[in-house]
Amino acid sequence: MASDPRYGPRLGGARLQVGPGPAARNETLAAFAFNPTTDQGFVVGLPFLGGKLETEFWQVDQAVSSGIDDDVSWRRAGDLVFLAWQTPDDGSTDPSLLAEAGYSRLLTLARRLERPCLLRAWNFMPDINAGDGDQERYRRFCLGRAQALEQAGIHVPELCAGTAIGGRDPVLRLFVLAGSRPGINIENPRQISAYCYPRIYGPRSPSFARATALPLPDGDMLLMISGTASVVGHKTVHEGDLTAQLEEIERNLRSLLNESAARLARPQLGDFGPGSLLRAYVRHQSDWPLVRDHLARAWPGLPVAGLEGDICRSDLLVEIEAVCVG
Ligand code: 3EB
Repeated sequence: MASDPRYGPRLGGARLQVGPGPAARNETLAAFAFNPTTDQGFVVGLPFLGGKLETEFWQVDQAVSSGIDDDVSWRRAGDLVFLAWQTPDDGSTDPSLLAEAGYSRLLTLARRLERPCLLRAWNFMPDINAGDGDQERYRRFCLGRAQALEQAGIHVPELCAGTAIGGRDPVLRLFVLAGSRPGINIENPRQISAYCYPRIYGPRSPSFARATALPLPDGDMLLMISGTASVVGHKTVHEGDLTAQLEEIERNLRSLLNESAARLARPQLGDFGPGSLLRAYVRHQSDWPLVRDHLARAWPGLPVAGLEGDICRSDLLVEIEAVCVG
């Protein structure tokens, strides 16, 4: 269905478009500036390793209003809102407390702005792998996040695609895209849903869906794919082997794309086409050339941002997230 300017967007829906540059006639709902020397936008606090995607523009065809409430900065357009909250985190506070405080503010504000449905979340925190066993900072973070979501009445069907990455910047940063209507969550047949991970990975399983699809007013679907790692079932595979982890991630992404194409009856979503974007989080900076070259062979021409970051299991070397449309 083609969009017709005479009728305007359906149900106040904004046409969300994600790209490496600002598109003419669009307004910016949010921009992630990966290379802080070149552009303005939200900072994720991870060193930029390279790639064509220096700034990721999340743009809409509707007027954007913005504000700061309860320490959360928000930007709203049509049926969508983008929310950002950050707090200093020097490692002395239990991440479960910070996550719970941050998520409850974000969720309260999303509800107050009448866009309570989670569509995409990003979490960046210092020293994600510090601490042993259930004291690992990522596991504590998962606990606090799960408690805040539960408190807000958000359960498995209402979770959304996510990313959780560690860095060295002593700041916890949370970003959420929310809307007035729910997205459509897709799970990966090769992986156990993260919210069903067994107890060995921590006191509360991670609260995210493998992908969330957002129906756009013109009939297209925006597919937002979570950080995807070398995990099969619930297990890490190919510990210490970068190339094998990349091959496994490629299989996971292709499987998720096929599943999305089938579930949504959209054959174009079966592979990354024009308009797709990738972010690669790489634990060791020296691994970036191999990651970059692998992605360039697998999906030639796609804009990629390479970021140095710690994956939330210490045995994972790389994680890839994506956005595509079809
Ligand atoms: C995994 O598959 C890798 O806790 O929000 C990926 C994406 C991962 C999101 C999160 C964690 C999160 O379990 C880790």
